[in-house]
Amino acid sequence: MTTMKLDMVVVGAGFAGIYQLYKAREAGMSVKALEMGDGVGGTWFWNRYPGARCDVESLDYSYSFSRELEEEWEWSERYAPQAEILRYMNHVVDRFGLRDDILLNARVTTAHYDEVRALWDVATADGQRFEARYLVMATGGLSIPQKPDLKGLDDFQGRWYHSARWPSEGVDFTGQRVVLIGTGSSGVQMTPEIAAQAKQLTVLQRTANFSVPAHNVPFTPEALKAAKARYPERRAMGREAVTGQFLNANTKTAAEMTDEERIAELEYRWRGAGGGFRMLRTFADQMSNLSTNRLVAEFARSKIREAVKDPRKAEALCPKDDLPFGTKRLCVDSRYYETFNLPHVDIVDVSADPIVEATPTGIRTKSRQFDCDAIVFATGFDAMTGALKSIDLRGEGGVALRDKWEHGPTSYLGIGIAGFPNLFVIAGPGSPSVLSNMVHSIETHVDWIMRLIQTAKARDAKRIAARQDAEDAWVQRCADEANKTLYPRANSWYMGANIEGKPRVFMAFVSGVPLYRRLIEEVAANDYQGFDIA
Ligand code: NA7
Repeated sequence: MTTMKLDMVVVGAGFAGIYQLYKAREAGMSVKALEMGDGVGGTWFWNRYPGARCDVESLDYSYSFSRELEEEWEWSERYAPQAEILRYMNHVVDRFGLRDDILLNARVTTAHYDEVRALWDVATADGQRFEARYLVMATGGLSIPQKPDLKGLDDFQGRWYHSARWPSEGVDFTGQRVVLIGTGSSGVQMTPEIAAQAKQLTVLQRTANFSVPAHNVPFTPEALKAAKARYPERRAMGREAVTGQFLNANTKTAAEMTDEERIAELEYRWRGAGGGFRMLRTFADQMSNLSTNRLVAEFARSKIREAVKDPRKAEALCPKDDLPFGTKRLCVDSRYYETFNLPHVDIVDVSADPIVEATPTGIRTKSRQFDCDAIVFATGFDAMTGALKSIDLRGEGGVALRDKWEHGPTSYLGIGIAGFPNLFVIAGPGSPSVLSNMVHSIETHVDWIMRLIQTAKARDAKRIAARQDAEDAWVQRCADEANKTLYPRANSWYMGANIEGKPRVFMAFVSGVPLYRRLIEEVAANDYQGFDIA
């Protein structure tokens, strides 16, 4: 097979890959996006489980680069369901004429840097080969599902499913006994939907996490029109917000408020005027001051006890005191806790009684057997590094990224990796992306990378390389920022703690989108300090 010669290869055709492709094309580059799925959409292509929807408001979780696109697309609900987001992404691909440059079913297996020619050699599982100056990894932070390595699963006589590999034709659980494993965002979204069909639903929970009400509502035409009229203002406020979406953050610490004011603030956010992620911004110091965080955690627990009538179930669902509020990814739900009031839905704490194996008739924990017709894994992902490490990526001196990252991911600005010139990561480890409105962060990254590439082009440079000292300093900066917060206290996927044997490193830049943008803009203004461009 011949090798296709390009300016850029983009790996992935989710939100990041689509926008990178658009920008590279706009700059006149020859470019292909290689996508392992048989459709575009990334996360929104794979995660089709019942109840899947975005928990960032769709008006924010959407591209901002085209005012026309913003105007013409009609979101049906405050939080769009998966199928609608996928339609939106397909619309973007067609509207901007990108489809011809996306190759589907093209899983990248190897990418090797050729030092002499300063090019990347890229190959796919089906034997296609590409040669490109630039390689952009738009592989997503949550792309490689984690199915617990369960003994006996092959002998299970029912059917089993993973949230991130859901059958496209859907699953009908009517009349079935279902065991659901996992209570992160996917499990929390699926629970009410499966409960509505199943004869019996048993949720096996290893760690109770916090979940807050979404207050999802359909948009009326008037509400949507009014929101769109203020779109530029909304985007501008999002850019200046810690998470890249406007959450009406309280600028006061808990200590600066009276007891009545604190309660009023908590209630205001819980009840919807501020629902969803706005609970993360109830007090200015809630992610850094444990006693302030406890106010929010205790309030959330009181709401769980209010919602769940059976005290045994309520206690099981209440997160323990050693998990600060928001340090595991906060879940945003629609009637999750209320679902446990149904007599056929139960929650089982398996923290002290771990799942041991699948049996022909169900799941066995250390001390109990749960017979069922279907097992649903909502057990998450090999987050942040999984997709990048699944590719045989080799930089200068043939060094493999897997080896370089043996003790945890390192990067410069979350964008470049020392020893891997001309390779850029979008929304990767070391960036604030996973703690932010992902689409906003993706646009920030792609725009910045494109400016860097244009700078290199203007100088006729062939190689853009992050320097090791710059990477070391950035890794240290990320660790220092994380250590000022409560985030490292949780066994979260942000820490790599959900995968056995994975190094425990806080994998994101924790101090927010505006500070991050200021830092990367300073780097750009200082002639891309920390990058060698030659
Ligand atoms: P998450 O958030 O990683 O949740 C996975 C859940 O599965 C979590 O409750 C885990 O418990 C649980 N889990 C994982 N392995 C096991 C085993 N072996 N036994 C019992 N329970 C297990 O993934 P999601 O798909 O829900 O959400 C991913 C992201 O998508 C989310 O954060 C948003 O960004 C959107 P644990 O807490 O590790 O004890």
